[in-house]
Amino acid sequence: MQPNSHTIYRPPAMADDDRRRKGDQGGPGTAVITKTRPQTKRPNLYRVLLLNDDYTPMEFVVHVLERFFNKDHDAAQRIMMHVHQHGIGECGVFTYEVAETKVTQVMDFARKHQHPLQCIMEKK
Ligand code: TYC
Repeated sequence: MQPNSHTIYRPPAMADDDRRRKGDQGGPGTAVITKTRPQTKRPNLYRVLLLNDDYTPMEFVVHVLERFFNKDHDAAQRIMMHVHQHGIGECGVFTYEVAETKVTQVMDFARKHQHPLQCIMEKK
């Protein structure tokens, strides 16, 4: 059986000569009880954000959201318009390494097409 958070561990019985040497530590009522903890830790999460600017074409931003954030066309259009109107908007929430990769991919893609689009990440 696999140990779980309710498993009670009892020390193995001592041999008679060990018990004589150490004094009686293995008698009734002296079992050591250890409760293991479920050791699942939540990862730190990071928001990836797009910033508005006056020059990047709307269609380019929509394409970025479809290509790098797997948004369907309607969702991409909505996020792009949110950024256009509010100055900033969320593309997704990821673990650190994935968020960092998305930011790099978007920044490289924007630079390659000579658009000033900015993509950043922030801890949630
Ligand atoms: N404001 C840009 C325009 O009017 C469009 C745009 C939207 C740019 C979102 C960047 O993250 C952005 N062409």
